[in-house]
Amino acid sequence: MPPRLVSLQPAISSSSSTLLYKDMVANHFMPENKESFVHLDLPVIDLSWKRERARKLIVRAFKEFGFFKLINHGVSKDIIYNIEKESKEFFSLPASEKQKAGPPNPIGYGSKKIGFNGDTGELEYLLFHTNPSSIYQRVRTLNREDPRNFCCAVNNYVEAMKELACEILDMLGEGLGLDDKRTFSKLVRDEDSDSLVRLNHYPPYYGNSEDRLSISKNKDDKVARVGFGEHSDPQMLTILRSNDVEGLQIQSPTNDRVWIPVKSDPSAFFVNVGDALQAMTNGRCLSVRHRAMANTRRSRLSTMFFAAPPLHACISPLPEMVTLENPQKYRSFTWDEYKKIMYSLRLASNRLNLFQLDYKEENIKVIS
Ligand SMILES: O=C(O)CCC(=O)C(=O)O
Repeated sequence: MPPRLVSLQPAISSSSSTLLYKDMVANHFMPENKESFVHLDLPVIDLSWKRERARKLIVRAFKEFGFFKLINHGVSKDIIYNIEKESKEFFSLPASEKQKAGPPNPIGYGSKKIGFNGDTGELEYLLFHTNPSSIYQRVRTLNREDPRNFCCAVNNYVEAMKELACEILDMLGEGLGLDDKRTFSKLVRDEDSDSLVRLNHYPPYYGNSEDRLSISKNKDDKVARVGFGEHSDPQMLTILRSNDVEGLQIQSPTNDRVWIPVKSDPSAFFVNVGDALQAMTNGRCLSVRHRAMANTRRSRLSTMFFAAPPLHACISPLPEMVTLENPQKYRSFTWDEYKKIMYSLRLASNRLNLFQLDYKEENIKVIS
């Protein structure tokens, strides 16, 4: 893989101009025909490598792409099989049954509507807080005869993902040379951690004449149907797995009009940096923007574990990450504060820019 430099997004806004920024994002639509695609071999990390090699390449992948594919991860096939089985069964229920686990607040079952500000997508999803009692309460609302299998599958998956996320974060801490290598993972292991798990289902799409007229086509003349729109994840780290149906795309770190399709691989996990980790590493790790397309003839199922700190945690660039060459980029905020702002904005907004210290109003980027 050739070396690449990450260009951070320009400074956009401060909290005082949230409204201005929000309105601009709300009115922004990216014309599909201005996009292009590049097929790249994205970074792969093999957990069976020597630790020193793995941690060095994790740091590099997070710096250059904010993303990598993880193989030989050691997560049991049963754990993966069970969550996918339960997910498939849940999404096959009649709509009236699924709706018992909704509407999303944001936890719970949702269909097409994403968040509270008018974003929509061609998917349905079930979002859980990872606390076992919260999982139990949600599964029980489905009024299934026996909620145990579903609860057990979700809890086991959460435990496996938490371990994996913490392992990756510890290697990152080592690779970055932090005084306390566990700084990141401690937040995720905290009993008040706000980590989430989401099951997504993108129904198959065969197209119809109305859609063919109204949906724009990309350069390859394939219908561009957005399942889950462009965004960055607000948390620290996301671990994603999907069945063998394509759909995930990440945005090029150097050109926001260029998308990189990610080849599906159900035996692997895909790991991406979220906003909180970008802030804590003072921009050394890139919170990659990504989206999921939903134009395949087969159902796509994906599962995301979002590793997050507790609500009261203070997110701030770590002292080791702040140097003369890389001065502090973000102000401190609590995870609770960040979430509140996030829920007040559209999915595609660059919320972390609101916390940049070198805010300049003229840097606000208008995308028409
Ligand atoms: O389903 C996918 O592949 C991506 C979904 C996603 O980005 C999300 O749920 O935040």
